[in-house]
Amino acid sequence: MTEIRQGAKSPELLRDELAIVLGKVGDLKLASRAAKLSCLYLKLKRSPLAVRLKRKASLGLAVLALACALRWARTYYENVRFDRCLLDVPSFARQVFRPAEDCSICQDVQQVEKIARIDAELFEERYAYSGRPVVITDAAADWTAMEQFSFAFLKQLYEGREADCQFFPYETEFRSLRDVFNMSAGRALLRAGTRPWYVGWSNCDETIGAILRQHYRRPYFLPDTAESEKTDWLFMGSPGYGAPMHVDDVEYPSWQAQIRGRKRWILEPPRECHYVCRRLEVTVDPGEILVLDTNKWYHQTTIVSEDISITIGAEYD
Ligand SMILES: O=C(O)CCC(=O)C(=O)O
Repeated sequence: MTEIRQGAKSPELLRDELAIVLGKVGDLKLASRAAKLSCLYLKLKRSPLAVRLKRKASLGLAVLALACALRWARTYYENVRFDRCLLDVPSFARQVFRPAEDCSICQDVQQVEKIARIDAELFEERYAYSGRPVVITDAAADWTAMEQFSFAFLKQLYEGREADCQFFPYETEFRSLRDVFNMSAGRALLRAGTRPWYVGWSNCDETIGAILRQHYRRPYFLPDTAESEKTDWLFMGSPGYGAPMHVDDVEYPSWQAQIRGRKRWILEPPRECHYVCRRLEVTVDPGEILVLDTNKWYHQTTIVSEDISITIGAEYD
């Protein structure tokens, strides 16, 4: 039988205290939870209660700590999978240290061609990985997204969901997608006298992604071997607004389908190619898809239609 020293706490009291501590640990973030549990495990090893609870409780704590560490690793993996940076390198540093571009990607490009009925082989040979921007005019016109996608449709899709992904507020006061979908109905409908707005975001909610994909198809011109990334990018907003001139730091080129409204793109070659390449301009109409390597071409957009612009796109490898 275990001896209980004079003045020492009874096993029942210690067990109750342990339950309180475990409850507090439950409220902590995962990484600190794992650390706290390991400390508790080490302390317990030396306490009198350990004699009675050692096998059960301390083993349980070790298992809990391991489970927390595994959950943390999974969150880390998902962050990486959805391209969310854990360490944000300032954009000026990325620009300064980006390797010089080979100007062959733009030196004989005089304009952004608009083409239709291109087969995947020819697309691969001429455009897919050459850095040459192109608009495919017949790729999205028959998608149901053309009728379905609207502010109201997207609002209802995101209602009550934690869409904690990359969000670009541009010049708005919005801090998250939730703020966007909480704006007044008049502002969302771009009524006169309301503040214009333009935002962009990446979707990393798999359920929402699956619904979005019911309304569009993998663009028919992509090479058979190309994988279209699961992360959709959406941009939406008012006439006269858009994204300022910038270059991206993503992995692959992308396709961008104009679902509603018209958007003018201004493309500038990489800085080191300014003397050999020209600045390009193209307006993308509803149903058309722009294919662009946004890592190489600096780009700026402006909505030039009277109504709302909505685009959806993704990277492809
Ligand atoms: O569609 C837009 O307005 C901006 C798109 C953009 O900046 C991008 O895809 O990197």
